Order: sequence, then C-alpha cells, then structure tokens
Amino acid sequence: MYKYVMIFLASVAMTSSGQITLIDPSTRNGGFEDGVTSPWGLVNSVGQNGIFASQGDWYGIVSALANVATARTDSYQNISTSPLGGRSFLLTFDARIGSTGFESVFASIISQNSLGIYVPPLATLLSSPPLTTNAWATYQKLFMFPDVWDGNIIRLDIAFRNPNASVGTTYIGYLDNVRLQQIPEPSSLILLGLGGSFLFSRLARKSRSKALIQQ
Ligand SMILES: [Ca+2]
Repeated sequence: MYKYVMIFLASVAMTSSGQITLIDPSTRNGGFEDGVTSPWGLVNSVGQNGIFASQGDWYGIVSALANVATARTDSYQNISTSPLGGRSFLLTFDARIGSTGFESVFASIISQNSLGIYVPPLATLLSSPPLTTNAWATYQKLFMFPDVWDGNIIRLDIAFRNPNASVGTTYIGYLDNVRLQQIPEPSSLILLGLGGSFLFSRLARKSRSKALIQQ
C-alpha cells in the first residue's frame, strides 16, 4: 500500500503543469552523465559503469575520512530560482554505499530572503529507505517555503553521515539520478495534502491496533 501511495504522489508531482526542472539527468548534471562532478560541490569524483549506475552510465562518488568520531559529506548545488515558479521543491535521488559506508543520507534545502535572512522551508520526508551496499535506494523529500521567502537562490545539500565512525577510516557513498522539480502552488498543496492524509490514516490505523492490543 505504502509503495503505491508513494508512486502516486511522485506521479502527481512529475506530471504537474508549470513545473520547472532544476536538476535531472540532463539538467545540471543530475545523473553525472557529463562525466564530471561540476556543477556539484563536494562530490569527490565520478565513476563510469553502466551496470553499477542507477541511471545511465555514470554516478557520483563521495567519501569522507573520519578524523573525529563522525564522518560526513556535504554535496551541494546553488541554484538560481524565483518564488514566482512556486514555493515548493520536490527532490528525488538514488543513493547507495560502499562496503565501508555511511549510515544515513540526509537532504536539505536552504535559502535567504532579500534581506539576507535564512528562511527554512517546511520539509516532508516522502521516502527514506535504509542505505545498503548491494542496491540503490530511492529517496524523496518535499520542501515548501513560507510566504515570506522572496529569495532567488536555493542551496541543495545532500549529506551522507556516519555518527559512529572509526577515526582513520574512509567512508564511501554513491549518488545518482538526482531530480529537483519546482512545483507550482496548487500541485504542491495537493501533494502535501495527500501525504498528510496518508500519514494520518497510518497513525489512525496504528492507534486502532494499539487499542485492540490493550483490550
Ligand atoms: Ca547516471
């Protein structure tokens, strides 16, 4: 059930009229098919292997040498945009880890308004499976900026983390098929509404199950 709702949510967003593609495999090197890391910041290198990549032939490689008990990477892009295109951004990407890998991957978007003050968006996690060494996992997150946001640059950050790292160990992660869509207002509200309804129904079902167990 969960899988089908997620597919439905994604399809609503991807088919929304007026959406703006900010990153995808052929835009801003979202699939690393340019064979370089640019315009990504802090992606260490790229690999070429059509069997290994989750999309196309190329993928991004990130690594962090733990010099404290935490290993972390912060791959990013700064992207020019405008609130006129919508205040919501739907991010989807694929990730996996090497045999000495990270424990989790966390995506965020930040922006400043015209006065230089940081404005955080409301973030809703739509899909966040565990990172594994033997397969790619797909992550999806919706970001909605409030009405006060009037900035024109957003910064996307995808961070692999290991909070229980061994000092001196290098941790490896892989990134591919990054897609970032700016969604017009009505579509994003539908998305959040559907996501909220789904979460509410799951919570209600859990509460009913708990009540039955306690009886
Ligand atoms: Ca690719």
